[in-house]
Amino acid sequence: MPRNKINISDEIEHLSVLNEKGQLDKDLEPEISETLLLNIHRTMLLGRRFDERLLNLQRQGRIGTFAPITGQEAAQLGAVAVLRSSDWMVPSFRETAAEIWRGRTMESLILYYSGFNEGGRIPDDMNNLPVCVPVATHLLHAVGLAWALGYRKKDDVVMTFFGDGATSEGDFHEGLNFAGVYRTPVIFVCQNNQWAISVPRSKQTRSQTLAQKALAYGIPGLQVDGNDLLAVYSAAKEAVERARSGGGPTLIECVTYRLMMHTTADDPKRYRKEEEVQEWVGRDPLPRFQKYLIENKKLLSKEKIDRLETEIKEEIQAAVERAEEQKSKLKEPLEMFDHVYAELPKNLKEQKAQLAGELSGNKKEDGHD
Ligand SMILES: Cc1ncc(C[n+]2csc(CCOP(=O)(O)OP(=O)(O)O)c2C)c(N)n1
Ligand SMILES: [Mg+2]
Repeated sequence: MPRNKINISDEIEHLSVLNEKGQLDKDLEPEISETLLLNIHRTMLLGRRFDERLLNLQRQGRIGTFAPITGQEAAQLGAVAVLRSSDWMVPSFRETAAEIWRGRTMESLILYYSGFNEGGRIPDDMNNLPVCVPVATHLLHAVGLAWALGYRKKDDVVMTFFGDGATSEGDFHEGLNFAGVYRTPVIFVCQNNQWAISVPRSKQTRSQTLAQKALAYGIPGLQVDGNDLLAVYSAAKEAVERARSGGGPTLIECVTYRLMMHTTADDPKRYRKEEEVQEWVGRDPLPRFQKYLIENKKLLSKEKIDRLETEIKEEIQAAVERAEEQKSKLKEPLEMFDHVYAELPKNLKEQKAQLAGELSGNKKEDGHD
């Protein structure tokens, strides 16, 4: 027959373990130690409350722009919780919870969002790459890093995070292709939060799923409920084990939702409906996971959560105070202009002068001068 079907063996699966009503599929429940479950929950709650605090600080003019993660905690933590510290985490710009899990301090994040170079410095013993704002360029860094691990005969793996919008960038396709050809140990975690600033997922691609893009590169792809901590964990575990044992890369699409604004410079009310947001509030990963820990695992109670809330509030407050104290001792963020060019181009000279003007204005307002 001249026109036969090619049998592409892989099918794209969607994995859900703890559905939005908090009902558990016992057969799919991953084995996670009690300590790990509680640590993940603590970091989820911390990530949520830290986001709220950062938003307040931004609105008070005490930090600059940042990208909130509210609603995406399970997609991040379910994945990084599988890594060991010698593995690498390659973030984009919306991974606060994952970064905290990997040891980044809250004060370093506050310094970063305040424009200080010191906030971007990764300690030498921490295998995280810095925040990457250019969409999808870090996928190539992740793949290169994973390739280098092979040269060094290490069995560490690389996990990289990016959004639905990133899948339309050439770098995404180059990264997946290279990783597939050279079987590099990379786990590509796509946080499909339905929006790329104001561009909806429906306008990003005609593909039914983002996970299926893996098929073209000959690598496994899986779609999971990204608001289901247990599903994300299971998918990540499978992918990390495969990568560590020489089986190459995996693409995981975590279907989730950005409940807050794109960044603090954006007003989502201008492009999306409140009903849509409310629908996703009903799928919130945090109360769902708490219900699991209270009812199924008997590890939490309302009282324990209240105590944790108080502890976390104090921890965040202490970090804010430490960051503000450090800021008062550091040089102006003007230093950020000093490290890329030997001779500053004209436009950056202008920006530097403008910032210097704004800073001296602020200083007078704050009465520090
Ligand atoms: C190469 C590049 N183009 C455009 C931008 C401006 N930009 C910043 S975030 C963003 C949308 C990213 O959407 P997505 O990949 O879905 O990630 P999300 O912000 O939803 O986490 C755009 C277009 C950028 N930072 N880099
Ligand atoms: Mg997005």
